[in-house]
Amino acid sequence: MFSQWQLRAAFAHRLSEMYGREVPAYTTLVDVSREVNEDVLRAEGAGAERLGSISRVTAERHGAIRVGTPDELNQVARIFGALGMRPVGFYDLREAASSAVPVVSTAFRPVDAEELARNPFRVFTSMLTPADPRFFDTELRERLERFLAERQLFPPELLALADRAEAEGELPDAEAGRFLHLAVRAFELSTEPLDQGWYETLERVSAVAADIGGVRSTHINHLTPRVLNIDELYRRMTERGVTMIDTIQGPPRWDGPDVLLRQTSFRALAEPRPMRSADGQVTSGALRVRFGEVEARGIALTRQGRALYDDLLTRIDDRAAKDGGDRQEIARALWEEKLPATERELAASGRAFFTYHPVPGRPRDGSPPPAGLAELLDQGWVEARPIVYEDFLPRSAAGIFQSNLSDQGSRNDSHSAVRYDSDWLSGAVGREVLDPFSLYERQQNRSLEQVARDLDLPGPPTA
Ligand code: OOG
Ligand code: NI
Repeated sequence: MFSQWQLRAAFAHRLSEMYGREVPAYTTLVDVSREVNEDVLRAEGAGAERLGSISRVTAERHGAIRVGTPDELNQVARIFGALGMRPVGFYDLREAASSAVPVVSTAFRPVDAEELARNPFRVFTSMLTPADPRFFDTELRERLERFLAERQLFPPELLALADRAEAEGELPDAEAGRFLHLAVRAFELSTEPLDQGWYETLERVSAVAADIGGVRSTHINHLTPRVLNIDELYRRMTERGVTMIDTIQGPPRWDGPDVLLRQTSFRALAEPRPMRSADGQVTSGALRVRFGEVEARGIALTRQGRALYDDLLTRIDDRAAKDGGDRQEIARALWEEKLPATERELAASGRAFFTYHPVPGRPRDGSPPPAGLAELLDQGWVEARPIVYEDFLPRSAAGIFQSNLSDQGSRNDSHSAVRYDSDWLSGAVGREVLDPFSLYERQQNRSLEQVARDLDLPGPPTA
């Protein structure tokens, strides 16, 4: 029998093998990531594993896929549901990107701490928004929706096996093998000739729209290993002659605690794709659609901490626009000014999430524990362990999208946007899109309740 987490781990592994075969530069990225992680572990010892065991981090991947319709998104949710992955977070890339990125997104991932520890595989999943008149006029919208309605991304057999795995929580070996085979195949790059005229029509609006709606299939467009020192990884990849995008997205490098998520990537490489021209002839063209990305994960921020992060991003923009200068330098200076410099201060100011645990061996002198969290920490009754950020960042995601567009595309801002939000997306997915902050908060609260029970406190300690 394969339980859901075993299916998830096996799927991530097989997908990684497939992607490595098809996109060799990805294999280089995985190799260099492993080397960097081993070096960090050697240099820092147990401290290197503060945000995840080395076995988790080594196996850790996220992927990204893009679909065209609510129905397709709903099917994706069934496949990932079989792997114990739920939709978490709503991302509106239309607003976060300056070029034409007509999608809204969520991420499928495990949500329980034990499940994340077993295998944290997650997939950033975007859905095209043909109804947004800033990108698509009525005629193109109708043509696009008709094209999308006619294609089938996932074979019925795959969906039936997915439903069974979700309902029963597991699959027998033979069915698991079949499910994994079909699931990986659904995300391979198709060799079917694409309609060149149609693809180019969409490309004029947005390369993302063409990648999604210009073909009859979907594909995984990147797979991202996790690294413990992304600055070092960036340096080593460059040394190996791989051209990386010119920045690391997200927080800057600094001496304080790592928070949220830092990401960088190399540009999609041109890959041969058969194309059918208007006269029916098939020729060999080339498209740049699949790329490589790598990420370093830090501590999850509370709503308050996140508001600070978003505010700092705006200030970086303002300062860079006003005074010019290197964004990384500006960011680092602002970070040093505004962000708590230690985990302890992050916790005390309520800006980041931690789980709290009684320190074994207390009480030493028989005195009762204090009631407040700060005192419990200061007097060594309780220790805080950071909760790692398991989600994505809209600005960074937009940056990743954009770094792979050679053309801005077009968008007509005289039309007003169609509104999408988390509730709308829940309806489309057919299941509740969970709020990431609530998930972290629940985990933190549970640990505080456990502290109260273990130390015989009248109630969970508060900051
Ligand atoms: C998704 C880009 C976002 C990330 O890591 O922020 C992303 C895409 O290119 O489809 O994967
Ligand atoms: Ni990504």
